[in-house]
Amino acid sequence: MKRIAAVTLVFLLFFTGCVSTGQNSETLLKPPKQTEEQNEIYKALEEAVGSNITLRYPISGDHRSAFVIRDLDDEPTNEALVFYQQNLNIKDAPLRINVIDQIDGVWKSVADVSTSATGIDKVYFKNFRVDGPTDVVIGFNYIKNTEHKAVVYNYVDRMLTPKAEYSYLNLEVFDLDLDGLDEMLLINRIPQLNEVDNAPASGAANGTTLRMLGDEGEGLVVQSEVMLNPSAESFPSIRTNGYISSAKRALFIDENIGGGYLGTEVVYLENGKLINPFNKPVYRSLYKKSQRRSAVYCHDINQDTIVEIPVMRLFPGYTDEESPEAMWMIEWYQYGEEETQKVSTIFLNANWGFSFELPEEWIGKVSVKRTLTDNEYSFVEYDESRPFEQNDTEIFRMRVVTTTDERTRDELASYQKLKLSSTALYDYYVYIPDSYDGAFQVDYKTLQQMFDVWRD
Ligand SMILES: [Ca+2]
Ligand SMILES: [Ca+2]
Ligand SMILES: [Ca+2]
Repeated sequence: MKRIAAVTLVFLLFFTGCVSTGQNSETLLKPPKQTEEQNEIYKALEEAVGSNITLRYPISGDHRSAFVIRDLDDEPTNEALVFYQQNLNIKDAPLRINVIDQIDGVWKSVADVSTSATGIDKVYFKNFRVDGPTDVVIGFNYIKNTEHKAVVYNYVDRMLTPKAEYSYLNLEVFDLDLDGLDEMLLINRIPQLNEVDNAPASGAANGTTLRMLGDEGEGLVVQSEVMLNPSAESFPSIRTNGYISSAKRALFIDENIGGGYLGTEVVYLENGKLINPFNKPVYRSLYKKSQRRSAVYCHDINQDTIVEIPVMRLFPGYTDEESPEAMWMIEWYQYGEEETQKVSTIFLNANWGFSFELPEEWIGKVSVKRTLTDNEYSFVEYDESRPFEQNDTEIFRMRVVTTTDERTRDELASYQKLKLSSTALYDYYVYIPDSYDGAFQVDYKTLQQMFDVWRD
């Protein structure tokens, strides 16, 4: 029985990257099928390190599992890496990495690497050079330190060997210059803190830098470096898969800049050098406009691979930015080296998981109000000649309903349900009053086109 439980646990670790302690009984009754391979890897791990271990998961990045199965060397079958801690009764036991390889078709632990870290931030499998083995980049966490450390490993001759290490605040590994090989992008505070006493080294400049490291044949070297906004305190979201123009990949860095505000920096390459247009007037003005209180990050809103930067504006009729009642629209801008361009404007409610794209002719002329019903929004004509509370010419109304809420169904008899483009926790209904015959008339079909399920 214990064995079955362990095997079910392993499956969850392989595929979900986390184990929920609140599994419902249905999940437990119907254990998912796991492959023989996964059982064998877990058995090899137990044989090597025993079962008195805690598996650890990367907390960010694409690989969120304690087990990673991957071909790491020039021998064509897969290897597995397992992240774990031993000695459960020792708090903050060092993190260890076990390497499990196939010897004559049998999974067997071949290496065990100890670290001084207490957790894993993220893991990458990349290629910094054309010929060498896969570069395994592991970002480690340390309990007493906000700085992390990235270690680059190669797996050669059944040994996982550290090649280089770098401290960082943020780590990204991807192909920024689109030449087919990956670069390492590191954000660091300078002066870097002394690892012994966490004090800054004397005489160093203050600031935050972004460095790009690439391999030109002799291991990673710093190829370019730029300063980031000195006001940036931390970086809650960095996008690496977007472009500023059709052929120019960029980093889109959403940063906390103090006072509860977020800003967005863009960094791209020009002739192999990192460019931060922060001081170019065209970007500077967009940066200022895009400073926002709400945790809305850059997004490819129109799915053309070019990433848009959000600018938040109050709907007409609202003047107090501090008011929790204020209603905001988000304008999405593309940054271009010559000019910035607005591509769309939406009404977003991330909590309720939806957005409405606003037609350009509505901007400044249509506003939105909460109604007396929970989770209901009324779009009205905006007439600045009258007090805002008297702006009550309704164009349409929308309501968010939890999918399990049956009580309100009767109230919704005159509403129409919107179709969802993907699964959502809620149902969305719209009501179009017959009495409205003004300039902003919409039909159900148009509303359906304006509506979208919002995913971050
Ligand atoms: Ca292999
Ligand atoms: Ca590259
Ligand atoms: Ca876009």
